[in-house]
Amino acid sequence: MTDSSQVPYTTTNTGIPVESDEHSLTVGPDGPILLHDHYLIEKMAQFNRERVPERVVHAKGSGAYGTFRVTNDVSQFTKADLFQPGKQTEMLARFSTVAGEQGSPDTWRDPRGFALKFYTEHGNYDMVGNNTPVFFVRDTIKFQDFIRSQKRHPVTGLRNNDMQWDFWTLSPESAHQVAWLMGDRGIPKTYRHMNGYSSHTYMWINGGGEKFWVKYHLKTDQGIEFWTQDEADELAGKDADLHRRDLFESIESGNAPSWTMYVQVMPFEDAADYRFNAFDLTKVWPHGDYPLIEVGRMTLDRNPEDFFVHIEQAAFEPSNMVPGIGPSPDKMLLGRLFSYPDTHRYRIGPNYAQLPPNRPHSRVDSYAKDGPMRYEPSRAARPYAPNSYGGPAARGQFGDPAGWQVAGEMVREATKRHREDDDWGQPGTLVRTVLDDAARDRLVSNVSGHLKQGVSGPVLERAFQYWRNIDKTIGDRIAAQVKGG
Ligand code: HDE
Repeated sequence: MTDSSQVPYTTTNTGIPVESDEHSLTVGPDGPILLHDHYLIEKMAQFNRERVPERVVHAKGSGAYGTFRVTNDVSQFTKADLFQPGKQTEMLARFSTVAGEQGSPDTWRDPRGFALKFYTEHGNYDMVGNNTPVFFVRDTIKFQDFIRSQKRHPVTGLRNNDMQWDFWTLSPESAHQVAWLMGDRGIPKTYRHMNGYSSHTYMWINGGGEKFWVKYHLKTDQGIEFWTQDEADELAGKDADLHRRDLFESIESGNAPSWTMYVQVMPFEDAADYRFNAFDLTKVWPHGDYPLIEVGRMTLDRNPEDFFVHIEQAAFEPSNMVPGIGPSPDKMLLGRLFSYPDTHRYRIGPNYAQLPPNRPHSRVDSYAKDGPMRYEPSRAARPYAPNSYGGPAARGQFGDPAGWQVAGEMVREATKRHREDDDWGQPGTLVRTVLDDAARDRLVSNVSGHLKQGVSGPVLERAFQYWRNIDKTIGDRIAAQVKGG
């Protein structure tokens, strides 16, 4: 315990020494409180303004700082600074659940966010992924509806399994992700024991301007471990912050978790005739088609000194792509490029990029100025471009844009299907070949248990058919378990 004479004296937010943290200013010891008790007013007013809106999805999360080290030469595929041989780059990671609010249990069944921010020499690169390689929908316009079906019923304010299955069974493209979600990967043992994926296809561009399509895989060096539904249900009551505690205490005790980054690389020209639509977020690229190539290792070894400042205010955005990295025609990715900066401006203000976790480690020479909470001056000699007083000036030396040829009428149509594109094939392969018997048993039990909780007749029948479409045997087993009571 610190000797009281050693601790600093308390001040107001403006550094003025205060007389007491025990007593308000009153007329006599029992008299009325005085309005000019500036310190009391400041404490109450600050307290009433301590909350910023929680993330509309991924509200419950935890994060840590660390380092990314390149371990393999992939410069033939990308000129991106952080992926050059021998490079070491500081980074921030945040892991999260999707549907739960800030106080919800870490062990709810849900995909996990896997958001990475790399402070590169050419600005921040954010790879904002999940712990699954696919997603529920493939067009941005359905994302908002999907999320609402997973959250709380507008009348009861309760989560509602009938809403979830109503949406999923009316959106067959969700089958692959739902098969992942309802299996063992749906409840990771800790954030350290799960993989991360870009899910989307991105573009890499090398120094010669050649383009490639890539998918990222972050394989946990701790191994994959999970909780069963029963274990997770019990833990949700015992320790709602289990994953947050585990990440913080592991790093605190020097047990720094790490992940090995791999990419699948598809030659630019392959996409046109590939057996799957290479940009369909509900599909994986079988590793036999495009094997994993090691890139480097990320190690998280530094806890944030203040959770709110560094984690609650962290602003990840897939639109933060540095030279050598670009988007792809994936409709979901293109939608996200707008959504994340928009949500940050709303949630933490237009100058969010100046906050400690979001501030680049490289120089900033933009023409942004003013706006609430701005505190770093613009370095531009004049507040407009072009100017003849020292710039900054865009020189195009990094070979933007990372684009591709497009042509066609403006339409609202489904993504073009390639020869093996259907909604049931890949989830069927997952269930039949990736899962072993024990994992299939747990999947049947998880789905049956979920369907028994309030899913209505018509939706229930559609759910049985949904699973039979994935795999007839699994679908029949689920129906039998639900009907068998
Ligand atoms: Fe997100 N997502 N998302 N998402 N997402 C957000 O941005 C969005 C999607 C992911 O730890 C929001 O800062 C749209 C896929 C993570 O701070 C929001 C679409 C993947 C995080 C948003 C998607 C993700 C978010 C809410 C459909 C994996 C937490 C708060 C096109 C590849 C990042 C925020 C953190 C957060 C929009 C779908 C991952 C609303 C429009 C697919 C890890 O902007």
